[in-house]
Amino acid sequence: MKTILITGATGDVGTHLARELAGKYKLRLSDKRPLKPAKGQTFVKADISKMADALRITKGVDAIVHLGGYSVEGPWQSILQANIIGCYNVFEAARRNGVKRILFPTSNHAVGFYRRDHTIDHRVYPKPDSRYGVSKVFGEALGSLYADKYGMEVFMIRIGNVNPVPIDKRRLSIWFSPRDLAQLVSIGIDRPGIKFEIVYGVSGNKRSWYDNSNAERLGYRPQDDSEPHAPEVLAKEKPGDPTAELYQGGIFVVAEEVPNPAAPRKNSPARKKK
Ligand code: 15L
Repeated sequence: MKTILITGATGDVGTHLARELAGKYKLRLSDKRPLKPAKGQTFVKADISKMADALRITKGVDAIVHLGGYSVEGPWQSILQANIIGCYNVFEAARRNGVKRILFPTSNHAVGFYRRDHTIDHRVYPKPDSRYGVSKVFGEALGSLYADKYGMEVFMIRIGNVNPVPIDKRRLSIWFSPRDLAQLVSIGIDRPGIKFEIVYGVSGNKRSWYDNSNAERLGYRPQDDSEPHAPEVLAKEKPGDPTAELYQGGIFVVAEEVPNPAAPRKNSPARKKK
């Protein structure tokens, strides 16, 4: 049985994945936050923004599913530590420890600035919708480098939204059921001959914005479709931001005030002096 490391195992996607893959692989779960592993799983606490931790957790595994990181839009410092430095550490630690296969769940937000009336496939140029999206594009580029330069086997899944059921209109197009997630991840772990692949992590949704033929070519046969949930989801939907509604990334595309950590805070002495 293969030993698989899942980083970021306490997150939503990690929790669904660990449950779905139980019994199929020996799972080594890892996160900064504590977790009580289920029977047959092990847990290692680690902060992947530290290379020593990344080296420790990647030793002796057959493949890595690198979910760890900041999972939404956030301050640059947080994204930098978790998704740029942390991601580099995991790829580099894998290389140093001789782990060939790595799955990187990237995100729909790497291409979130494509319009909803546009069907995109795995070959489109990235159009990130946020600092978070940019960090995912960084991970995709890093994976490409490690595949070409070091012969690693890299499987990129641009994940939509993992949930037991789709939660709103946008998610009807990008819903990824836990069992379809497990199927696609298993392909990424077990399919021989992977060099570098990008696929979309979505179920077989009728309303999809993606041409996911690359995943199908690799054997993916989604079992779920969000459509039966559509009447209930749409009945609850309230009108949203009109710009967000144009783009696949939704609210992530909307410009926001980025806090400047160098600026004196409201009541700081530096500001009062003026
Ligand atoms: C993501 O990439 C995030 O990790 C997740 O929290 C959701 O925001 C998801 O995208 C989404 O677009 O629904």
